[in-house]
Amino acid sequence: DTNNVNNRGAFILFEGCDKAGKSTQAKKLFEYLKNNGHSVELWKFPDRKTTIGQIINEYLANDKDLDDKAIHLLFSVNRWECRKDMKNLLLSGTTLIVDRYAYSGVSYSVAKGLDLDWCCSSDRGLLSPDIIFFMDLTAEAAEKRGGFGEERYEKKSLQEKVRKIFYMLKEKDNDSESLWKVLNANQSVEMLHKRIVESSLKLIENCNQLPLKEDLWK
Ligand code: 2DT
Ligand code: MG
Repeated sequence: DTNNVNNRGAFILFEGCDKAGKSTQAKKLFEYLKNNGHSVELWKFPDRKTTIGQIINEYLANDKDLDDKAIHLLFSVNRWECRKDMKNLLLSGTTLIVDRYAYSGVSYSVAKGLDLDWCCSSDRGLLSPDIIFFMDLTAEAAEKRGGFGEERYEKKSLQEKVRKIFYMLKEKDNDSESLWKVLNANQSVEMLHKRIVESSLKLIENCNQLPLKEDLWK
């Protein structure tokens, strides 16, 4: 169809707890798509390079203390400040692979004790992903992967709570089983990659027909 100017890119999201392999898989998918002629970019949240991202980085490195609600909102602003660029990229036909997003935002904050609805509201209306690869790993398995580092949140008890809240968010999405792909992260890197490539190619082919949604949690 030559009149189809709606050749938008796909919004592919990786979510999960620390050490689940999100960054590894996001990078492998990025390389695969790039090497196969796709227009694609790899993004990561928090984006520690912006002014707000630098404050987030200090907080995560335990160099700075912030009220739980204040840091939650900063993580959220760090997504809103990128929204226009993300939207323009997708509309111009570039596929966007994103490593963490609002689902991490809500899961970590609720795990610390904040209210679920309050946490969701600051991200409400952001761009919605077309697919979520949820890299699922128990906290025990995560700990065995070389243990957690020095950053805030890298503790087994918190990670267990975070994992439960990711599953609550999946329920909340009324998942039609096309949005969330739950992957057992305890498989070989190559097995997971193969599965992820398959689903991504199918999505990229089909998302031309789907409008870009700016309705996260609406
Ligand atoms: P990385 O280890 O992936 O850099 O993440 N986090 C992340 C939040 O608490 N809220 C958010 O909105 C996002 C995107 C998860 C650093 C930590 O930041 C947490 C782990
Ligand atoms: Mg980390």
